[in-house]
Amino acid sequence: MVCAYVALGANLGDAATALRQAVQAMGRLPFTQVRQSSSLYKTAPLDTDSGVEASAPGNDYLNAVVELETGLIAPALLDHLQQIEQQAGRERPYRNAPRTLDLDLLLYGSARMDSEHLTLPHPRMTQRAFVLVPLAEVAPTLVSAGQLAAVAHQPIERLTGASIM
Ligand code: A4P
Ligand code: MG
Repeated sequence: MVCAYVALGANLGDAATALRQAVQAMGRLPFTQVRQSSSLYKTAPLDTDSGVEASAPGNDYLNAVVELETGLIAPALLDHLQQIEQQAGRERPYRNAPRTLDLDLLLYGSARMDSEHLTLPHPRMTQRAFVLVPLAEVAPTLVSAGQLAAVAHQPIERLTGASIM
C-alpha cells in the first residue's frame, strides 16, 4: 500500500457538494481508503501561469487535500481520478477554465516520474497556496515553512467547521 495525496478544487456549481462527493467516490475506489482530509478552503482564482490572481477572475474556488492509502499503481489511480472528474460533469473548454471538479495527484509515496500523462510530484504544487496550505494541514512534515512563506501572498481562507469527510 502506498500513501498518496490528492488536491481537490472546484469553482462552478455547488463546489462543496462536488468536493464531498469526490471524497466519497475516492473511498469507493478499489484497494483504496481515504485516511485524512483537510478542511475546506476558500481561495481566490489563481492564474496558474503567472502565479498571480487571475485578471478576469471567475468565482472563488473551494480547495482541499486528502490523504489516500492505495494499492493502485499511480497511472491507474490517475485514471480513476479522471473518471470521478467526468462523473462530476467536468468539461475542458480551455486551460484553467472554471471547473466543477479538478483532482490532481500531488504525491504518490516517494515516486518521481515524468511521462506524457503523469508527472510526480505534481510539477506546480509548490507554487500554490491552495495546495500547500491544506497539504500542510494533513501532512505537516511534507511542507516547509519556506514553501509556505513563498505563497503567503495568495489569498486563502480556511472554512472552519466545514469538513469534507
Ligand atoms: N497530469 C500530469 N501529471 C498530473 C498529476 N500529477 N495529476 C496530466 C493530475 N494530472 C496530471 O490536467 C491536464 C493533464 O495533466 C491531464 O490530462 C493529466 O494527464 P487537467 O486536469 O485535464 O487540466 P487542468 O486542470 O486545466 O490543468 P491543471 O494543470 O490541473 O490545472 P491547474 O494547474 O491545476 O490549474 N485557483 C484556485 N484558487 N484554486 C484552484 O484549484 N486551479 C486551477 C487549475 C487554476 N486556478 C486555481 C485552481
Ligand atoms: Mg487538473
